[in-house]
This record gives sequence, structure tokens and C-alpha cells, in this order.
Amino acid sequence: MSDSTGNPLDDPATDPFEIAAAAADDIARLTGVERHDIALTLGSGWGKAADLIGETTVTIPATEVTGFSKPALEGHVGTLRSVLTPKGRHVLVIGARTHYYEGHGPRRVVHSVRTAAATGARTMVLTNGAGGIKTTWKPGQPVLISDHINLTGDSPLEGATFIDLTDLYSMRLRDLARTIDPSLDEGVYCQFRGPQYETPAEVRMAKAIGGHIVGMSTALEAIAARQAGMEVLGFSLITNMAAGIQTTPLSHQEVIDAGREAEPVISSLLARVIGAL
Ligand code: 8IG
Repeated sequence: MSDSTGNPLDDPATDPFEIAAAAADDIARLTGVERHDIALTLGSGWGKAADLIGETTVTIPATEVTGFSKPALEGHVGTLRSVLTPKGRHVLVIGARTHYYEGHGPRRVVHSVRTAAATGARTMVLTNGAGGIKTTWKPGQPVLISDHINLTGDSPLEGATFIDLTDLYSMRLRDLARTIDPSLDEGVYCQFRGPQYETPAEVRMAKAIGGHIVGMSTALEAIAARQAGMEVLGFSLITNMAAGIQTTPLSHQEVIDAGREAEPVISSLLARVIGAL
């Protein structure tokens, strides 16, 4: 069942896919929507997009869904929303990301993705706020994720589970996004463990090994999405230039401000892309 944390995912004897299936049943029951078509995880700066995608039919506190529950002391938990698009597609909007740096392990980090797959979603749209390495980029600019480098040293896969990650961030979906906004640039996302931002030397390393974006999410989720057979589309909002690329210190406030300013533009971009899926 569940161990002392109250979350069944924390018991290694449980099967995370069974827990995801139970979570999907919860979502079907609470939303009245038997199957979702698309799932969207909202990262920092992307929060308003859900309102433009369609009509929110139901909002569920994540605590009511199996595996999302947390000890009460941890306070705020996000929501899951069921949104109906004008084309009649059901979008599961995940506003309840668990970050790897929270220290609960990869199962918890990717549970929302596995749950989305279990609800029927074949497309996983992952968004985040991140630091930019390319000097042509400006804070507030959205970019496509073309590939990733997982620097967490961890994996959501358990046992000898060999999953191909060629074209993980679907070329087809990136091309589709560029039909909506041809100016979209793309780059390789490096997932660091966090929660501290990088040192300038770590950013130089990321650049040297082929990275363009630094962040603290998404790569582990994308791996789990591929394992579940989903097609992945990834967007980063460049909220700040990575440490050492910008010479002034990084501040969380700067990140929040860039996100707020960019929000209307990127929300409408995302809504148009999802409308075209
Ligand atoms: I927003 O510069 C945001 N998230 N690792 N580095 C890392 N994560 C981030 C950054 C950044 N900005």
C-alpha cells in the first residue's frame, strides 16, 4: 500500500505504473472525462496558457489523485485541470510539477507524466523556465527543446529498461510549432539537479558539452514520457541568461518578472500550438 510518507510511490515494492493507472482512474472519475488526448505540464512563466487553450471543465487539487499526495506539512500542492479545446480534444493540464531537487526521487518526479499516459494522452507537452546560454537569446524568449543532456545522474527507469531516445523531442512536433511561430529557435536542455543555480564554470561545461539551456526539470519527465510511448514537445522560457553569460547575479525575482512579462505572448503561442496538434 503506502509507507510512512503516505505516498505509495515511496514504497519500492509498489509498481509505479499501477499507481499511475490508479491516478488515471481518479482523474476519469473526478473529471468525468474517460480519456485525455494531450497532456501539458506548466513550468514557471507558462501558467496562463491553460486559459487560452480552451474551456476548463474541471479543476482537481492534486492531493485528490493517487500518488500526488504529500505530507500535509509540505503545504501547497498544485492542480490538475481538464481543458476542452475548440476542436473537441481533452487536454490534461498539470500545474503540479514535482522537482527532482525536492529529494523524493524520480518516481515522484515522473508520476504526472505516467499518469497522463495512463489517461490516454499520446502527446506530452513539457514547459519550463530556464537559463539561456546562447548569447542571441533574450530573457522572456521562448525556445524549443531539441534534445537534452541529463546531468542528474539519475533515471526514472527501473531495472534493465533500455529505452531509445533518438528524436525524443519530436522533430514532427517542433516543425509543427514552427508553422505557428517560424522565429522559434531551439536548443539542447541540460537538466541540473539544483536547487542552486549553476556556477559560471558549470555553465561553461554545459556549453562545452553541447548544451544551450540550463534548468532543473523536464529531462527525467521526457524519458518517462518516451518509455510510455508518448510523443514529446518541449518548450523553455528563457527567463535569464545562465550564470556567467550574464555578469550580474541571478535573482529569483528576475526570473519571476521575466516570466510575468512574457506570459501573454508565450501563453498564446502555446495555445495555438496545442490547437494545431
Ligand atoms: I527560471 O539559470 C531558471 N531555472 N539550472 N539555471 C537552472 N535552472 C533555472 C535557471 C538557471 N533559470
